[in-house]
Amino acid sequence: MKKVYRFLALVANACVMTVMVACGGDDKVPGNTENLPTTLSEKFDNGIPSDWTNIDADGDGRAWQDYILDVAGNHISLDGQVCSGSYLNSIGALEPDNYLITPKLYIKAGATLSYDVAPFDTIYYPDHYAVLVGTIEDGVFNPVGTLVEEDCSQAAVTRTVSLNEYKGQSLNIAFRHYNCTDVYVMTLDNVTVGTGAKAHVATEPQKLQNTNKEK
Ligand SMILES: [Ca+2]
Ligand SMILES: [Ca+2]
Repeated sequence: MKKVYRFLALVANACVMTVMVACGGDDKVPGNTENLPTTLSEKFDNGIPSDWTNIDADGDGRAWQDYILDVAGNHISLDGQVCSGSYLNSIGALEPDNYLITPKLYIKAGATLSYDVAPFDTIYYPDHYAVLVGTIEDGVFNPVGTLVEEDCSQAAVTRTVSLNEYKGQSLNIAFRHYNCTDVYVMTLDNVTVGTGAKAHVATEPQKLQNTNKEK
């Protein structure tokens, strides 16, 4: 009989846990007055989510996208990654200033951001980008801090950075591709915000037919 009680207690416990998760209990932390999400996990399986903000700050009509152009100008789906170009096949060199911005998050103590960044091509790879925290007002991103600023490496890498300096704040995180021209295309994937850092292998850039840089 004892065993039965123990089993029932376990089931009851599991039910309580399930109800807590269903209510978004994790988000109800002191200070999170807007009840914002505190975690994020975006794999871009369905392109750029509608609650992300995509700003073409240089106004050239090109922003972050979920496809690449082949030499004939056809759209070829990146299938689960997003990219921004400082050179696009069938168009030529660009001077990008493109922001891809997460929904607003409440930053908890100990939170980290991780993401995969990769060049589309291992010859034309050092596109320049920064990862910023800030807010969006009237369609403009206002940064309050810089988490990363660097050129893309030749290989795919996973970057993990602490957000602890911004704990208790409600902020967006922006991926800004800028300050470069005529390199090629940088890709972004697996954007994660949370308090449990996990081992992870960066997504390699995809090799798609007819999408080599056309010079
Ligand atoms: Ca642009
Ligand atoms: Ca993906």
